[in-house]
Amino acid sequence: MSLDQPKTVDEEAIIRMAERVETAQRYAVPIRKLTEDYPDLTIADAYRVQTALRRNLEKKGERVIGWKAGLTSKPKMAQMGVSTPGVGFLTDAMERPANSKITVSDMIHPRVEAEIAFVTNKELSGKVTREDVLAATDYVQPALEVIDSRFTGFKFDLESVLADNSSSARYVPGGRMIRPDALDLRTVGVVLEHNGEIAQIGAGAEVLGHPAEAIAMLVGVLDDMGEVLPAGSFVMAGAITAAVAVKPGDSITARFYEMGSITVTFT
Ligand code: OOG
Repeated sequence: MSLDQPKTVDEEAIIRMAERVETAQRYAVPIRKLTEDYPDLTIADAYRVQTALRRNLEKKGERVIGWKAGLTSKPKMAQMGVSTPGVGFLTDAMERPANSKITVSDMIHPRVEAEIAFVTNKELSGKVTREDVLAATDYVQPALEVIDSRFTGFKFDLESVLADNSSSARYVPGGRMIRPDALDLRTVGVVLEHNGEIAQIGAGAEVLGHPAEAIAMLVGVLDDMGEVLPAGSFVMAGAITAAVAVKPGDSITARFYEMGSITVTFT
């Protein structure tokens, strides 16, 4: 994806949009899609809004610990009606431990996804390949992501969702930490259970053919934004299956082949 598109809005509008998204996140109140008020918004503009949001949260003390790729599997693209992947940032404030109770009242309409996460031990920058990503990976491990679009009805277009930090809300690392060459990540199966019933089934190959491809895509988007992926980053490759909506009282368990499982409950 190239971000050398025209900027259609000035810096003031970018800051206004970032504040709108941040307020919706903070108070769990949905807003209309940004493109309803800024119909010419480009992908490049959307990432400018995401960057402004990241800077605002950093000023308030949140620490960026990694990134996520999103909309990287066909089941997710079909569920959301968007056909291009994107990226979002993750901060320490979004992390929750495995086996914890996650509060729902501070989110609008949370949904849960099962993902494979990469932890890097070398900086990745520029245009990189799947092999470069695997060579810079210390270990891989399962993760759950809780997404929460700030847009009414969980309906958006690519520009709006990228500006909304790709719906990032909470993430839960868990399961086993495994060397990336110890498993074929394409054939890692996952069973996502919702209140003890099987809700979704998938395998790593759903994610752009191989989850490491999603990380390579992400590093390319960071490069377009003038950023690198530092060593020690926690990076999620994107949902393997469609996302599952949750409400207070629900439990979710994701079971990964050879990589262990993660359970969380919602309250
Ligand atoms: C956008 C974010 C999707 C993933 O892993 O595919 C995402 C959304 O569906 O709200 O995080």
